[in-house]
Amino acid sequence: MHRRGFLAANLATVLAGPRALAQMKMDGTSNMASMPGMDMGDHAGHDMGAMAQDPAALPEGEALRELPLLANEAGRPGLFRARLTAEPATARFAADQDTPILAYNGTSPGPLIEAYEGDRVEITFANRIAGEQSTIHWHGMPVPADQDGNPMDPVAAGADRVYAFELPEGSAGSYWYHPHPHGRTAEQVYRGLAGAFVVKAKADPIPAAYGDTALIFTDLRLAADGSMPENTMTDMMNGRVGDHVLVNGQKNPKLAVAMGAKRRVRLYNATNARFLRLHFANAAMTVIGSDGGLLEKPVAAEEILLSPAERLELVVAFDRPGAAALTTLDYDRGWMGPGRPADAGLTLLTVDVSDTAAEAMPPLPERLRPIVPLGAPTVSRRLLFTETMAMNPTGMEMGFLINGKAFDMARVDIVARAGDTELWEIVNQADMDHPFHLHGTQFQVVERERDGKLAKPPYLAWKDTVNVARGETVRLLTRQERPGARMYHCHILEHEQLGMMGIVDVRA
Ligand SMILES: [Cu+2]
Repeated sequence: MHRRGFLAANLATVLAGPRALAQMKMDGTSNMASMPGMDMGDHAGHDMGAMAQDPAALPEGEALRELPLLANEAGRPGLFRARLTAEPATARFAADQDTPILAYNGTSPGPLIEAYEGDRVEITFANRIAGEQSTIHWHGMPVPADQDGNPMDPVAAGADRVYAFELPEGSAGSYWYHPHPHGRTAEQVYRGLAGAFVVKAKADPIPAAYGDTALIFTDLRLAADGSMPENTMTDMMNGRVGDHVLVNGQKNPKLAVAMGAKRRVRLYNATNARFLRLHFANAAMTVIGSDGGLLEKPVAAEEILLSPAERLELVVAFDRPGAAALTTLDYDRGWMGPGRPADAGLTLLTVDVSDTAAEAMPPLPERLRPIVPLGAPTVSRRLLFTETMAMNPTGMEMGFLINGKAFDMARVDIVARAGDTELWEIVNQADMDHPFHLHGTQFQVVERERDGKLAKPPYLAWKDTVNVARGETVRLLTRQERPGARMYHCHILEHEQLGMMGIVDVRA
């Protein structure tokens, strides 16, 4: 039998027993994925014992809430100054239960940050999470390495620090922010710490009449008492998938629009590990932007795949009256053991399109902005993603590795030079998809290879996260402009935490 198959089969046997619920909490300080003392006790679990039960019902159909805007406290143009406090808070997801969460400024998702190209940003971060380090990582944004919230720059519990950076011209895009502390990222994010950061263009080609709505997807699991259960063994292996995909913290909220309306929406996958293959029934989707801002021209799409941490900017046209639902389609991203979540047929958002026609909307321009291809690389690198797994007398050892190694904060894996264009080949020889994320810059995917067949991406785009499906190789061009240490990792946050991360040191 194939070695991988053997191990996976063993694991399935271990996990499938009715009383064999693997409940465990990772030691945040351990680098390697060793899990001694796997607890096989009688815990309530999401994956196995509780599989037959329905998750707690959540109210649906409430009006979509606007994300609270982070107020700019700077009294002059060109400067965005504010404060973000990470602290425990309470949310009401189920009708009659309080859920302890972590929140930025009391809300989850965190407040929406809106700044403009050319602005200077100064955000004071206050870590009020008892006993835990945290950081703020500005996901996808072109910020200096020492301002990027790397695990090497933790903010201690109770401490404050200022993150300061400039937003260069041409950097308009749909970014986000979330913690990145060593060994605690997955938990701090699923407990509620994530928010959208929209950098607006001074001259925006998208008609203002379309509005601009950020939709942040998160993934909630509630225990019977309303609390969020800790990660299980299955969560650590597959990444945590919850019971409810929420939009801006709500389950299947409602949005009312007039017939003929066009809406600009920014989709954020802020889940730890949920792959969202999305379809808009009764409405027409056009992709206008990716992680790092607008495409060259609009591209019509019947469906889209948004892997963890990816973003897409869409224009959605509502030309038929009635309900237009944003729903999920099936996507098999590889799953270890039992409990593969039912991903298809979820309704994430329902848009009520009225019979009365909207005022005529201006058309979407045919050209959005130029994207210059990065050109011929001077350096090539290969990053091999693998999973290892073994039972031993003390428990199970799992490894999520890049080039055979688990993350070590004290180790530089790659030395690169600022300004060099590099070809990175991300080879996924594992049994799960792994969304690859690189800090500090945006990259351009040039091709995908699977079973010897090459495929070009459907459009040129700036991206900071790209899904690398199991058995697939993705080649991308990247250029770091600023010196310093940058992380690259799988954005299934449990995999990142179990070692699937490295450091590229960019030198001037
Ligand atoms: Cu992964």
